Amino acid sequence: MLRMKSDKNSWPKIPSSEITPESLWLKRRELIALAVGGVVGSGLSTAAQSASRALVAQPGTCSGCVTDETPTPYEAASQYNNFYEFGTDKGDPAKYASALTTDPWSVEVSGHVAKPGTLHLEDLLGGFDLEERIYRFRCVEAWSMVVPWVGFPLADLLRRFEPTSDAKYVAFKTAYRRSEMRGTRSFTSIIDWPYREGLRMDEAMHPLTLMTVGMYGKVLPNQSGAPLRLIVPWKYGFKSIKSIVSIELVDKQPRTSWQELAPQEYGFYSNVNPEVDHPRWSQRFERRLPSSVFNPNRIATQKFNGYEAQVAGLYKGMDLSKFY
Ligand SMILES: Nc1nc2c(c(=O)[nH]1)N[C@H]1C(S)=C(S)[C@@H](COP(=O)(O)O)O[C@H]1N2
Ligand SMILES: [Mo]
Repeated sequence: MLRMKSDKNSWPKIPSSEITPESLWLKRRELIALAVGGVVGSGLSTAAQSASRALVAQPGTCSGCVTDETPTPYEAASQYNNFYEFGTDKGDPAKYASALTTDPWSVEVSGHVAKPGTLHLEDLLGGFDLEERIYRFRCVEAWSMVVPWVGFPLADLLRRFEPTSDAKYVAFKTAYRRSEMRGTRSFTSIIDWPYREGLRMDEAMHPLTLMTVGMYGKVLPNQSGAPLRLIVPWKYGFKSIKSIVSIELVDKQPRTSWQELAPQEYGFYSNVNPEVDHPRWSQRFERRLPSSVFNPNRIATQKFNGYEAQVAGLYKGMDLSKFY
């Protein structure tokens, strides 16, 4: 059922028996109809149009990136979240993120690119083959989940905007809407909004790095970062910035929200690494959700979250306790 699809023309890639009314695939079809009708297509920049047309996941670029572990129940993955824009309690995002308007949605791609432009998500969803991959996903707070994300390599998106040789890093920003995001209005809010994350260029271009638009065969629920969030399977959860509106290619290492908050605790790289403890806790074990007091479901954490063979080469010669 949930397997890696690498055959680029086999859409739809999930058996029709599993397509639910709210499925991404149905939505995609509606969007194509709209685009053909000229509603979505009007007023787009040429860059965005060509960008959306060629967003096709590269077949066979990612061997061994799919886990055969049992997916975490959907309920656990969608009710226990971190999305501080909607509050700091793990239950807050599921309660309050529905206030976020995710349609229409556009993402600005700027900085060191030959063709800067705005990507309209409607076009994006209509223009590429979706893949479903099961990634393990970890949070820095030491819980983990196995989630069948639906998405496409970030590299496919970036290439369409033609990064120049000055592009050394990618800086991401989340939407910042005080009227819709109650957590940003709170006096106890600790983040300097908008939420920001960053990757080194080679990390961003790695085929495992995913722009995610869905999970479990459905459009992302708002609490999970709709309509577009990042997944970097070998890094801690906080790197996976949600509800992205800006992608900027830059020449200097960008500051990230968690680094700004506590630089001695959260580094730029944030690779899952059982050998390097967080200053306040060991990172050798994780709680695999669902987990409870009686059944903590504690398992050993793997280096690079089990993707060492695919990504260790990116960090050759680097002291990972220094570049944490
Ligand atoms: N915009 C935004 N993105 C965010 C966060 C946030 O507060 N705001 N929290 C991060 C953290 S700390 C974690 S652990 C993951 C949680 O993702 P999940 O809710 O899908 O498990 O989202 C990350 N992305
Ligand atoms: Mo986190």
